[in-house]
Amino acid sequence: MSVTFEKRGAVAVVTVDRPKALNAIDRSVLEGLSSALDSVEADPDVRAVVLVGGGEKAFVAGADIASMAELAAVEAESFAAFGQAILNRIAACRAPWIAGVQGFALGGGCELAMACDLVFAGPKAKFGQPEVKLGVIPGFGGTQRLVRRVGMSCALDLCLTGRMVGAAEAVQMGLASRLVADDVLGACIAAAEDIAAMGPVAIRLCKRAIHENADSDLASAQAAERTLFGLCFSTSDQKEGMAAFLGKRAAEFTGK
Ligand code: DAK
Repeated sequence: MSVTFEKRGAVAVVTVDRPKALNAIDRSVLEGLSSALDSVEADPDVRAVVLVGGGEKAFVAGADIASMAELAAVEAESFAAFGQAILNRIAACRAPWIAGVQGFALGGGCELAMACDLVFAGPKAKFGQPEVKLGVIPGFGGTQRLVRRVGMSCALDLCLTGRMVGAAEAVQMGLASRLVADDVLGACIAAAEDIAAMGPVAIRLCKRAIHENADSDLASAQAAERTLFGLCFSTSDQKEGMAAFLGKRAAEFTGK
């Protein structure tokens, strides 16, 4: 199997596992990610997802060049559409996704990491959009997600030069959220468990408020935020969270 799915309490660990090809994305990886998404979406007990690459050397070194090389135009479009749909499902997923990057996150691998809500970079992480070296452009939303994450200047730098950046530079430009020490999986799971302990409805609405309004003007985005803020007050999680604070005890959220 190219992708494995493991539940650890409220956290799901999804591993892209083709280490011999540096976890490059072929159709079997997209199908594996699709089935992992099905499992997460069907199970409300999964409150956060950690996405990593198998082996030590790579998160994901891009789309699989060997299986892409001979694609006809119409097949390439279908592959890109499948990839974009998977990445959009991750961004829209109820549970936050954390990408744990050690080694290469290149091309489609960088785009996959950017579709996640948080990106943790280990000391040997290398990010890049080297597609121009292959005579193509990023095809899984990279030209679009990257510019939204890091701004026009850094996005043009990465996409036009194809250069790789290390973990510290990736954090500095906003491509990665945190630089973590050697145990990348452990750091991701710890953060995922923290998220899983928060009010589940609040986490879901927070993610929606940010993702769905990132491209809106401020007034429309604030209107959407107000509506979602109001919605929180229809939940028992809001009552429990505030009562627990006032009662100086830990909250016990039910996700209702
Ligand atoms: N695809 C397939 N195999 C890959 C691969 C990849 N992206 N990256 C590495 N491998 C394989 C290598 O071929 C090698 O296999 P064997 O020869 O051992 O059988 C094995 O993984 C180990 O790689 P290396 O021997 O090259 O290892 P090194 O440490 O020397 O170098 C490297 C590591 C990551 C610098 C190097 O492997 C490399 O440059 N890899 C390619 C990285 C890259 O260019 N990634 C971007 C891929 S393009 C689209 C949709 C999506 C996309 C584009 C269009 N539409 C359809 C519109 C996305 C495009 C991409 O992601």
